Amino acid sequence: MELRRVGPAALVGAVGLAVLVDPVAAQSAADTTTEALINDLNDLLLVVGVPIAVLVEGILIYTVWKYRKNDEAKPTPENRSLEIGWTIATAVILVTVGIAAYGTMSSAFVSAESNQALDTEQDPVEIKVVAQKYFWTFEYPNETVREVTGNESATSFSNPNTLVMPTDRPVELNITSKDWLHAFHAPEMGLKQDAFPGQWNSLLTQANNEGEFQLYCAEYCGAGHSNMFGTVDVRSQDGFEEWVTGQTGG
Ligand SMILES: [Cu+2]
Repeated sequence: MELRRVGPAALVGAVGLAVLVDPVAAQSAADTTTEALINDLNDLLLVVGVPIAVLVEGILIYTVWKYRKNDEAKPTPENRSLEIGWTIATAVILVTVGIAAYGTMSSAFVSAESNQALDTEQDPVEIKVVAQKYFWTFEYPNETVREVTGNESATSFSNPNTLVMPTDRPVELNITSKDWLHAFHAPEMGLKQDAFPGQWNSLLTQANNEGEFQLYCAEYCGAGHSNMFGTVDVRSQDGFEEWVTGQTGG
């Protein structure tokens, strides 16, 4: 069969396959709003990028094969419409990718900054994340807990190494360090933020699924760094409230 006919057919097939086997789309629904936003952008970039890569490489391989026995190179004739065409196509692709990336990066769920005005319907649950060699402490400054007297009141409490948070409610993590550089990293939830001494860095997210997720320190911080694990324990809203009320204030 002539290569002239096989080439385009193979290209179309390769592009179709690349879109079908998108590994991100095959994953289960995202565990947090943050992860969903990042996955959606990743999907879009793959859908735009993979066909272009296959097309360009396909044309390159086809051309090398077709002209492999040519001895003399002939000068390329000018083709203005082709040049205008690829300039516009490139511009359209770059602007599309730029707008999509800006849309994701400007979301407070992806790039939360300290004291950023949070545009959420519910007040977020505020949790302070304190890193130190070689463990995590999670402080809950605003939740209502049961006091020793049996009364319920808003008071702060803390929990070591396990970050308990509710589903379907925004959660604001304010992250700092007591000694030196650490980093909060829960990869399955799409969350990562540096922990610096004397500075608060924020993450805003909302969990979709209950479950336990691994938390790591993602900044080499000394001999115990590889053991600086924690757990993110995502519970239903009722389960979370129950857990909070069961804590004792002080
Ligand atoms: Cu660390």
